[in-house]
Amino acid sequence: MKTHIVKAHTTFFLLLITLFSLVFFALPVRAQTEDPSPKLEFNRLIQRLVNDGFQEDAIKKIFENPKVFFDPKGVSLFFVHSESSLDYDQFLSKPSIKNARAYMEKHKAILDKAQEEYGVDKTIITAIILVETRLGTYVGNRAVINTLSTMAALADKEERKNLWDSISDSRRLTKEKFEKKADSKSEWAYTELKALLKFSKREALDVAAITGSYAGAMGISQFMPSNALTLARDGNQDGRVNLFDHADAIHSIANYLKHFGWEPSVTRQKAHKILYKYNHSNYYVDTLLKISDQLKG
Ligand SMILES: [Ca+2]
Repeated sequence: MKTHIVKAHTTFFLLLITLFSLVFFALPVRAQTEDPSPKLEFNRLIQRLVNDGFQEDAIKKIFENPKVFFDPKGVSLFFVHSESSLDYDQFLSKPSIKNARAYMEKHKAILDKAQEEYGVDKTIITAIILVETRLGTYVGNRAVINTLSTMAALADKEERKNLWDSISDSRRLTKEKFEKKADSKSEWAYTELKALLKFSKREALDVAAITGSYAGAMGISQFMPSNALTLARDGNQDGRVNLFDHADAIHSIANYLKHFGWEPSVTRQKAHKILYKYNHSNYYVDTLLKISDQLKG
C-alpha cells in the first residue's frame, strides 16, 4: 500500500516536472514565433511614417505582421543588378511574337477599347506586357513592402552597414558607390513606400500580400506604387484597380503612355522618349518598338 502511494507520488511529481518543463521551454519558443517581433530595423522608418501623417496604430499593425521583415538579401539586387545581363532579344523570337499575337487575339476587345479610348496603339501595349511580365505570366514573387521598407530603412546609417556587410561577397561596387546609391535609393523607396501604403489602403488590399519584382514593380504592367496610385485605371470597371487583372493593366499602360504624351500620330522619336520613362534603357525601348512593328505587320 505504502509503495503504491510512493509510486503514485513519484508519478505525480514526474508529471508535474514534465508539465512544468513543457510550459517553461515551450512558451519562449511560441513567443518567438507568434509574438509580433519588434523589428528594430524599422523603428526609425515607422516613426518617420507617423511623423509624415500615417496613422500610428495602422502602421504598427502592418509592421507587426510576420510577413513584413527587413530583407537585405532581397534589396542586395539593387546594388549588384546589371542591365548588361538582360536579354531583350529573346522577345523578338518567332515563338515570342507568336505568343504576343495570341495574347492580342485573346484580349482583343479590351485592347481595342483601350486603343480607342486613349489613342495608344495596342501593339505597343502588348509589347510592354510581353517584355515586362511575359504576357502576365511572370509578375514577381517578392513582397513589395519588404523591398521598399528595407530600402527606405537604409536612410539609417546602422541599417546601411548591415546591408553592406551582408552583400560583401556578391558586390562588385566600391563603398563610395554603395553609399551614393543607398542615399538616392533610400529616398526613392521611401516615396514609393508611402504610395504603396496609400494605394493598398485605397484599394482595400492586404499590403503584405502584394508581390512584385526585385525593385517593387507590381502586377501585369509592373507599375511602381507611385504610378499605381495616380496613373492606374479600372479597365474592367468593377470599381477597383487591380494590376493583376489584364483589363486593368491594359488600360493602366494606355493611360500611362497617354499621360506622358502618346497620341495616335506619335513620331518614332517621341515614342522613344515616352517609352524610356517606363524603363530607362535604350535597349528596352528599341526592343518594344521592334515588337510593336512586328505585331503591326
Ligand atoms: Ca478593375
